[in-house]
Amino acid sequence: MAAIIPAHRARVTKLVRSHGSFVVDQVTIDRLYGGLRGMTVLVSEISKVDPQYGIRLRGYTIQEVLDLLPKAPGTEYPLAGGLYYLLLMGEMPTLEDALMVENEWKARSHVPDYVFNVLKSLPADTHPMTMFSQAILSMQHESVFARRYNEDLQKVDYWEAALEDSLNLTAKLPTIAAFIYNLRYRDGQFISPDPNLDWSANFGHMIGKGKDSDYLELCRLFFVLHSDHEGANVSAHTAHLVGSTLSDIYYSCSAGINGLAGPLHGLANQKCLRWLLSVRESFESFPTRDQLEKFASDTLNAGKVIPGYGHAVLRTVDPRFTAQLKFADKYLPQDELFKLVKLVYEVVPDVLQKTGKVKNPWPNVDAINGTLQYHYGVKEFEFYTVLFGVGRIMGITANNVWARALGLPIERPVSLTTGNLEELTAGI
Ligand code: CMX
Repeated sequence: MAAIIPAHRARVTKLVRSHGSFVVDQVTIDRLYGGLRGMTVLVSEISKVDPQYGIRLRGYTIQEVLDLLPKAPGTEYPLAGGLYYLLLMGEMPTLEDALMVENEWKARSHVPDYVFNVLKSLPADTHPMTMFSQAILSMQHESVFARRYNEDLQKVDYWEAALEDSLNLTAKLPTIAAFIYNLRYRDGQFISPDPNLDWSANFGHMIGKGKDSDYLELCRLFFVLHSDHEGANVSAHTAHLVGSTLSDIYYSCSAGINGLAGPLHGLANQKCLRWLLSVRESFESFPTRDQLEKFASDTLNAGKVIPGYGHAVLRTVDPRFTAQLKFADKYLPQDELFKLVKLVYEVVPDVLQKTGKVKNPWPNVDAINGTLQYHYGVKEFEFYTVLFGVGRIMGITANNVWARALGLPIERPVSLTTGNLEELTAGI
């Protein structure tokens, strides 16, 4: 990164000098009251959601990422270490590059005992996302950035300390997530990481599924798919905002995870699985198209949304949905719930289109996420968002390192009162 950062800084400086006053977007009153929906307000070097193609990670579509990233011998899905290299460096890694990151992670994977003690001291029914956020925050004490900032860290070197923290934190995520899962749902059993397994697969191993090679493949797929979805979604933006104050990666990621815990963001996947299960329970046998169509219409008529469908930015089938559909077609084609996912995919877009108001009637990633975990016996819905978070922190930290490399300042827009806006528009 030291070799590529100076040239990128020069690019940004030139762009701002030459076109600093170029209008990228406009702030209107409806957008101020509408959650800034669809407004371009941030820069992220890592990824961009294209409404027609879905997420591109460093310019690569999901299918390209899955095809081109290096794999461990004998496996089908990519090494997360390769993905992290791609996010940080912006170029497709070789197998050697991917293994370099995997080895860095192995060397840094030890989780201090006090983290486990913090988790064990929480009430037994604490939400897994609260546990995940607390575990990350408890390690703030380890921050290289915070320590060096209090010594003599120069602005030009911020990114280096941020990278240290990022590697240290990401290295520990599979162990922390597995510890939470085991504490909540497996009587606190502890399985040490397997040094012969990659980062993603080690999560599966540590929750007792090490012998299920198909589940390990799913782990590899899942974490890559959830790593980033451009910089302005709630978890990424929250982490970016907190990081802009020069709070370190632990504070930033814990904050981002708190945003991910909301039902309108990361928690949607569990709602989708619940909806699918409610469809299944409503019929004695597998529903017909007509029955499903009526069920979906009844959901809408009851004033509810159909979870897993629609998107604020995408205007096509989410390629992260398609990638998991392909996985399921190969590994679990006979699974009843998966067959239902496919029938819903055939029926629901038409039902949504008929409402005349849904801008994107196609499935998003959550339309299938939970079904795959459920098939492999990870049936605790509350935990799914932790898995999402493990993946997402790769994107958040990569963005943080680049934000520090580019010396991005504290984020501080201004706000107005309704009275101010009324004054501004008086007489128009
Ligand atoms: N079921 C029913 N109605 C839906 C719908 C769905 N799946 N998706 C959109 N609509 C409705 C909206 O509620 C809105 O209705 P009102 O005008 O009555 O408020 C109307 O269609 C227009 O909405 P939109 O512009 O198409 O979509 P938004 O940008 O407002 O919302 C999203 C996007 C994802 C919140 C919405 O599609 C939704 O609620 N989907 C279901 C929940 C879900 O799957 N969430 C996961 C999102 C995944 C992610 O963010 O990564």
